[in-house]
Amino acid sequence: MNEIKFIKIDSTNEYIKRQYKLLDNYTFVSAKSQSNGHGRFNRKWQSKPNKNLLFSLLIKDIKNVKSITDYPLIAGISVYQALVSLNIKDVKIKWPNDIYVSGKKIAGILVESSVSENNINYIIIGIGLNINERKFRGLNATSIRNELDKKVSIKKIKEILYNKLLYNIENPNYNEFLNIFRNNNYLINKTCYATIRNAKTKIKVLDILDDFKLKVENEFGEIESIISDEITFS
Ligand code: BT5
Repeated sequence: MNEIKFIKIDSTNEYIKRQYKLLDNYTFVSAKSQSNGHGRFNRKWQSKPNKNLLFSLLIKDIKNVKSITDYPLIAGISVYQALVSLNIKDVKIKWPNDIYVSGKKIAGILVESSVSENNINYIIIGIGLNINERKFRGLNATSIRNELDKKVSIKKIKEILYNKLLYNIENPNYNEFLNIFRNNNYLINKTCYATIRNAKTKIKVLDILDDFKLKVENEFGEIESIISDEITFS
């Protein structure tokens, strides 16, 4: 693993955005704490120092993945597989980028990319995975420690997750990914509020389609398929 480790940094995603020109494909940047860890729309990612896994993986070269919009989903699948391999039960993927265990969020994924014509500057897969933190004030969250009821090695989980991510990126098995999504979809058959293309609306989630779009029924009874960039759940 080509890893750059920080004790403290503003954000591992932001570090890569500043430095990507000097970094190799698959550089892995981790931090024990972040002063400005964030999710989508600048929402804060909270993590007590030294307790959790905070990292970003830089991708500069797309080989077998079909579309850039697949990366959040592949990252979610990889976190799912890593948690299942640790024997954690009731792991669900909240499309497109959150992982829940028994109804509580255990990991968040932030994929950011910069692509110009015929050229990929960067794709950054940023992941925050709660490992040894126990109490999350004001958040509906859990951690591996809470789920397994024992302290776990962050280094070991980092290695498991890194290997899953790289394997899935290099050898994407779309049929397997779809099966995992369909069988472990946190939102399936739920009615929820979402903002789709800037309009807040009530939807029912029906399925994940073969091209990874989310199939929903909107409040007018119409069926829509949406990509991850177009939606946020509230
Ligand atoms: C995410 O955003 O869930 C993606 C978070 C990605 C964080 C990683 S850490 C390494 C890398 N560097 C960064 O700066 N970011 C990435 P979103 O779907 O927008 O959800 C954010 C929401 O999750 C917050 O508004 C809180 O409600 C909730 N949240 C914050 N910290 C949490 C935690 N530790 N566990 C569970 N939920 C949390």
